[in-house]
Parts: sequence; C-alpha cells; structure tokens
Amino acid sequence: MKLTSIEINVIEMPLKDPFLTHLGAVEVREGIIIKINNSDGVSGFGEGVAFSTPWYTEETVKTSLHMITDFLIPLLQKNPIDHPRQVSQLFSSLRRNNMAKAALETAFWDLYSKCHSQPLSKALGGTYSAVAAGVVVATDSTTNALRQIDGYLQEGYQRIKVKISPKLDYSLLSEIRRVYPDLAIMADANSAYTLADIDRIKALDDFNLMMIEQPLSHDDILEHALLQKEIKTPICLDESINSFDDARKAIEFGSCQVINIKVGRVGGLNEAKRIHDYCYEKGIPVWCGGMIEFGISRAHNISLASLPGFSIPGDISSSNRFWEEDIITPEVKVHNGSVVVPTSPGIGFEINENRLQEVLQWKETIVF
Ligand code: OSB
Ligand code: MG
Repeated sequence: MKLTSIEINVIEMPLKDPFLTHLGAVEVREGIIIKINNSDGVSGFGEGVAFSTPWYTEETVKTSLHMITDFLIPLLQKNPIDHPRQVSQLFSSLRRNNMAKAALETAFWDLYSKCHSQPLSKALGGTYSAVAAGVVVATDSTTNALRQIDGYLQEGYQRIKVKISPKLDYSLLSEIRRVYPDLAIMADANSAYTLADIDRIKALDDFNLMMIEQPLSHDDILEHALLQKEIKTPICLDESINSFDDARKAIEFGSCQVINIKVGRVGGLNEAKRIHDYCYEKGIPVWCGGMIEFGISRAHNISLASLPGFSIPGDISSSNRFWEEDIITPEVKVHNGSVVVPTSPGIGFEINENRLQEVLQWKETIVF
C-alpha cells in the first residue's frame, strides 16, 4: 500500500440540538477527516473523533493533530505498511493517544479493503448484512426526553439510550418506563456516580434496564466490580476500556457484563476486533458506541458492528440524528430499525466533496 500523501482536514459543524450530559453540552462538533492516497490513485478515509475539549477522554482535536503530524505520520513515512494490522503494531511504540492513532489506522482499513475489492465488513470478518439501530437521548428534562423518544421510535430505532446523572435519573427512567413498558432502554452515566451513591444506583434495578453504562469513574475497574455484586442491572463499561487488556481485566474481575466498543477510544479497528473476538469467545455481548461522529466514522462503525458478537443494538444512528447534511454520500439511513451493511469495496460510502468544503476549517497535505 505505497502511500503518496496524507490529507488532514479539520471540519466543524453545529449539531441540530445540543447534546447534554452532566459533563457539559456539545453544540458544535469539530472533527478530523483523514484521506490517505496510494500510488495507484486509490484513497482511504479515516476520522479522528476527539472532541474540542478533553471532557470524554484526555485527547482533543489539537492534541490529535499534534500526534498525527509530529509523531504518527513520521512513523508511517519510515515504515511501509502491507496490512492495517501493522499500523497498530507500529503505533504501539507511542503511549495512548488512541483517537489520533485510530484516525489513521481506520483509513488504512478502508484503503486495504478497496485495494482487495472487498467490503470493509468482509475484511474485518463481518457476518451480518444489516445492523440494528439505536439512538441516544441526551437532554436535561423528562419532557424533552419523552418527546425525543417518541420521534425516534417513529423512525424505527430498536433501542434508546438515555443519559442519566444523580440530578435526573430515577424520575426520568420511571416516567419513560411508565409510557413504554416494553422498550429496550439503557442508561449511560458517563461516570456521574461514586460508590457513595450505591442506593441511588440500586434503585434503578426497578426499571429492567438492558444495562447501566459507566456509572463510576472513567479509570476504574475495581469499584465497578464491587458495584456489580450489589446490583441486578448489568454494568457496561465505556470510558474504562481503552485496550484489549483493559477489556480482559474488566471481564476477569467481573467489573462488567457488557462492553461498549468504540474504535477511536481503543486506537483503531484492529484493537476493536481483538476485543470483539475475545468477548465473543467468552460469551460477553458487545455493542458499538457512538461519538457524535460524522459519516466516515459512522461508516467504519457499521462495518465493525457486522461482526457476529455485536448482538446488542449500538449507537448506530442516521446521519440526520445530528447533522443537517453529512459529509458522506449516500448518508447513513435507518430503515425498519436497521442500517444495511454496504457491499461495495471499502467503507462503502463516498465523500460528499461539496459538503466537506463547506464545513472545512483547515487543511494540510503531507507528501511522502
Ligand atoms: O458516553 O457513549 C458516550 C457521545 C460522545 C461521547 C461519549 C458518549 C456519546 C454517546 C453516543 O452517548 C452518542 C452517539 O454518537 O450516538
Ligand atoms: Mg458512554
């Protein structure tokens, strides 16, 4: 896969509605779109999913750009790549910065599968031809949540994830459960609780939730194991799982019964697939987490979620969940509660050049 250049595009788009968690609001999304070009004129796309500020992980758009231009691309210039697996090996000599690594690594997967005239889902070992769609409700009032859920259910989403915190948890979930007795609901706390809140968390066992995601600290594995012994609701870990070894340890300790796999958080598709394969073997269900992403990352997620262990609907939503107009064509669309897995080579979506130019803030091309 002899590269001739790498294009780094920084884009910015307003969300249709603010995305609210106890950690703050996301109203405008910056993102990094990577295009790698090879000597046969074939291109692969990747997306950097770090946010503008370090509220979800320690990375930001600026730290990602620093890592990509000053460390990761120089490694790629010195080391030719035949298979995307070698990219994660190469990058493992640098600590963490997983979203920066994934922005490049995922572009190699797209390029590799295009060069082999294979859909990305096949290159990864995917088996599903469509993936179940789920959506996230992130708002600060029960009224807004109920209104949004009603709209999403009309669009066909198969499960709803609701953001919770000690400020709004029991009353919100009890109202949702009252209106929708059979709805598949999960709750995501983004580390809003500590073990001192154990009675609050225990009370949520009343609602037959599919799971509670990341109730305790972002870097904790031990206390989640203690909590899981005390509550019926399965714990799912998100922020705490940054690598294959994190996933293995969390499962061995009993810190969770489910894992949310995010490609960016774990440093790329190779690591995501390793976590999937391990969980599949151990009978631990996984699902694909979202990052309020643009179409390129959305496309990578769809192919990843076609692997057989993704047995729970993920944060797989239409482009129009967040965006007036996405940067890919066609846009991602939910039909009858699912998204069809593309069968054309690579990620199976083209870049929408006009839209990319409209939202472009900054661009650099590095020639090999
Ligand atoms: O905790 O899962 C999370 C979005 C940004 C950062 C963290 C999280 C989320 C979501 C997914 O909840 C939203 C989506 O993209 O569908
Ligand atoms: Mg989460």
